[in-house]
Amino acid sequence: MEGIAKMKTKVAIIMGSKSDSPIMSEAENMLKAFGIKPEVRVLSAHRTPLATINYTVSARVKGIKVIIAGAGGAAHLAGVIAAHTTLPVIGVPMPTRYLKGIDSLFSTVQMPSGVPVATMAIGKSGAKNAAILAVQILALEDKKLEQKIAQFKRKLAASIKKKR
Ligand code: RP5
Repeated sequence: MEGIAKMKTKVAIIMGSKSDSPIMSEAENMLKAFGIKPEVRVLSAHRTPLATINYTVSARVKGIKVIIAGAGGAAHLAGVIAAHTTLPVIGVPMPTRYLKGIDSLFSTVQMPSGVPVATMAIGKSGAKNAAILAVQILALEDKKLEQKIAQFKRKLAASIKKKR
């Protein structure tokens, strides 16, 4: 069986700042739980706009299938990435000090018609769900991943039953 280290990377995780790492590592860990090692980059729509675009336009030819983008505040990262690729883009709004992530959520979710960003919840739940959604997208063409997602759902249901 192909080891996780040798697997071709199909998911990219981009974050606007290193300070987003404690949240976005949840997405990375969830992907790894499904046997997917993501490519992780810190790229900013505002601070490193050209590097962000360069990375995005080369992602598809490298074999990336889904991009997860997390940013906070005036969070344009996921939208800018979505503007430059035909790959599905999943946005994760970061919690913020003053507006508690509402700013990040609105900036990420309120995309104009024609440029979708699949926006998750604010924070760690959103980061985890971004990874699960990425796995579900990949599972459309991957029987083993489909089985892993089905097993994940069964475990989730069992854990809820235990709590009752
Ligand atoms: C955004 O600004 C980043 O995504 C981060 O959430 C926020 C704050 O960044 P730092 O000032 O901590 O680098 O671009």
